Amino acid sequence: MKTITVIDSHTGGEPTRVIVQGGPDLGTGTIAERAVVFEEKFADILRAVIGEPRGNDVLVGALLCEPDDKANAAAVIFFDNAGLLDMCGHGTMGFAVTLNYLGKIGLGAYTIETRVGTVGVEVLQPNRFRIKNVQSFRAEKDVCLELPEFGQVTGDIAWGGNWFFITEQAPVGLELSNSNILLQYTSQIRQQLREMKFDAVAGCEVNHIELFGPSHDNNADAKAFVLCPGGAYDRSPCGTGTSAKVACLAADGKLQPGEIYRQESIVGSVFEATYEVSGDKVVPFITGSAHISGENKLILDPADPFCYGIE
Ligand code: PYC
Repeated sequence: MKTITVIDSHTGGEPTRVIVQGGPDLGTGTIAERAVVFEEKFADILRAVIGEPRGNDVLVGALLCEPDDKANAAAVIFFDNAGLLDMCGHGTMGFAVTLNYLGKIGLGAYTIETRVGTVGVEVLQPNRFRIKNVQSFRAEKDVCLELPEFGQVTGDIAWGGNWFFITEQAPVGLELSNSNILLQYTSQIRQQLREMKFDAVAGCEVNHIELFGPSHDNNADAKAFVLCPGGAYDRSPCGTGTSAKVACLAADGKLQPGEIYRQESIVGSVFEATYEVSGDKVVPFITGSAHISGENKLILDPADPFCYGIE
C-alpha cells in the first residue's frame, strides 16, 4: 500500500492540503517543467489527494518540492479538482504555515518557486503571512457578456497569478445564504468566457470569476465572491483575486502605491493588500492569516475501487 503524508490548513476558511511526504518523483527542472510532469504522469495522485472520498471540491492541494534555485526556501505546485492552478494566494499562506509547522522556516522573509514565477512570503507571526505576488495587471476593461438567464454583465479581465473576470454586477447580495445563485451566475459567466478569445490572455482560460459588492464590515473596503476553476467558491478573499482587483484599482487611479485596500471574503475573512509599481504592472502584497487544521497519512490501497477518487 502506498502512503502519502499531508498537512491540512486553512487560510481565512479556505483549505490547503500540502503533500509533504510520499508524493511523486517529478525529476529535475524548473518547477513549471515539473508541474507538467505532475499533470501528465500523476493525475491519479492529484485526484487521490484532493478528490472524494478523501477530499472535496473546496480543497486546494499543494505539492512540496525541492527548489530549482537553492536560494529559495521551497518550490510548490498548486492544484484543485480541475487540475493545476497557476498560483494560489491563500495556498501560499497555507504552504507557509505548513513549512513553519514542520520547522522548515521561522519568522522572516522567504522566496518560493511557483509555476508562474517566484513569490515572496514573509512570516510576520506564526499564523500571519504577507505575500509578495507575481506582477499583476489588467488586460481588458469593460468586456460585455450576454448571459442566458441573467442578461448583460460588464467586467474587466485581469491577471493576479491566475486569470480573473471581475465585475461589480451581481443578481443578489454577496451573502453566504445566496451562494447557490451566485455559483449559477458566475458559472454562466465562465461558460460565456470560454466561447470568447482574448489576445492578452495568450490562449489561457479566464477560469476565476470575481464578483464585488459593498462590505458591511468596517474593516474592509469591499466584499468578494470568487468562483474557482473546479466549481467551488473561495472561502478566503482569494489572494490572486485580491491581486487582480488591486491591479484594476491601480489602473483606474482608485488605489495609490502603498495605500491599503482590504478585501472581505464571502465568509467574512479579510486580506489586506498594497502594491508597488513595476513598469506598466503592479506587484501586490497580500496579508492574511492561516492555521494548521490537521496532519494525515493517506492510504492508497490498490484493492480500493475509489483509491484514485470518484471520476
Ligand atoms: O487565494 O489565490 C487564491 C486562490 C485561488 C483559488 C483559490 N484560492
